[in-house]
Formats: sequence, structure tokens, C-alpha cells
Amino acid sequence: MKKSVLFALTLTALTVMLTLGGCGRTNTSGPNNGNVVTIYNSAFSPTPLTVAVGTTVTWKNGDSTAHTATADNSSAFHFDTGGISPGAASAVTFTQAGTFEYFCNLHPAMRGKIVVL
Ligand SMILES: [Cu+2]
Repeated sequence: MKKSVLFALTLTALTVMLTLGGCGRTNTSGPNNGNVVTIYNSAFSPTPLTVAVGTTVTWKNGDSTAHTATADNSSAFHFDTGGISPGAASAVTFTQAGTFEYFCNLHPAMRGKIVVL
């Protein structure tokens, strides 16, 4: 009897925590939400995104057209996700420190920046 009361209380506490935890929802969108750049309305967000060396950054395309994340020619680290279809994602691992500017190869006015510390 006592055990079942304790169990009920634990369940209640868990439910309250899950309900109040505002970050619960965002954590489901990726392995680490701080390493995700969302593409929406032909813009990268957040930009700049600051990450630690060794971090894998994922671009998620929430638009209805394809986009890329392509490093500037002058970038010390060249990366290119290629076309990311609507609803799809592509990831790049940053293994060196620096500031890496990129753009969308299909819409060059779209620009972003990754700062690796
Ligand atoms: Cu684009």
C-alpha cells in the first residue's frame, strides 16, 4: 500500500516536471539542439552559431525549396552539404577552430556563419 502511494507520487511529480519543462519539446528535434541550424524563410538560424571543436552541426531545411550550406571559397575549412531537400537535414563536423562563413549555393544572398572555438 505504501509502495503504491509512493509510486503514484513519483508519477505525479514526473508528470508535473514534464509538463512544466519548456525545453522538453525542443530536445526532441535533434541529438543536441544547440548544434542545429534551421533553414526557414530562406534564412539560416541561428547565425552565427558558436560550437566547440569536434562538433557536428546539422542543417535542417524547414522551407519548401532546397537549400545548401556551402563554405565561402575563402574559408579555411571547405564544406558543402549539397542540396538539402525540404524537410531533410545534412550534417558537417567541424574539426578545427575558426570562423567559417557559408552561403546557400542556390540562393547566394542567404548567408551564415559558424564560429568554432
Ligand atoms: Cu537556398
